[in-house]
Amino acid sequence: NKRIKSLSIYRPFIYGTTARPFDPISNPKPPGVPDDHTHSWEVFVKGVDDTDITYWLRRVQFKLHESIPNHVRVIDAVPGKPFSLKETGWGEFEITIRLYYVTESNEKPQTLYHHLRLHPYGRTEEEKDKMKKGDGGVVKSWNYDEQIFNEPYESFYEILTTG
Ligand code: SLL
Repeated sequence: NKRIKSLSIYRPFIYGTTARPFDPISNPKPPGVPDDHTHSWEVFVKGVDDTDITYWLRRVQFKLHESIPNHVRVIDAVPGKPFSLKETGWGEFEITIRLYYVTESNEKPQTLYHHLRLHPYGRTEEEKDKMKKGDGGVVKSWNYDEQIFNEPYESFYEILTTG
């Protein structure tokens, strides 16, 4: 099993957060959620248009704010499903996202940082009003990225190209 010299192959993916304010109609607060929590939110790593990425990514670790119970969360691959974590809260903070590749890749884990956005900064009151009416005030902070594999092992190249 050799590395293929002078070859790079990349796979696109999306990571980020989607947040939604609690609202009696559009997003009611589930029982047991603390009074001071204002939003439900989700952090994820997934394929573009929800294409499968589990043939190259086997695990994602999300490190949340230390004040949150169990703040280090591990999500293992479910084929065809995004790596996703749902939470509720009141504040914004930086999430550390650690990517673990399939073992055939022989790649070390890599770290990404993402700021959880709950509020639509930089919008006019009119725009914010429109957002609330339109889709319940959802705030998406999504990033497109490309995972580059340099000089992949032959067996991994096989997986990537037939994946
Ligand atoms: C700060 N950026 O400067 C803030 C921290 C922490 C947010 C925000 C709690 C959720 C939970 C929550 O939303 N924390 O306790 O489950 O301090």
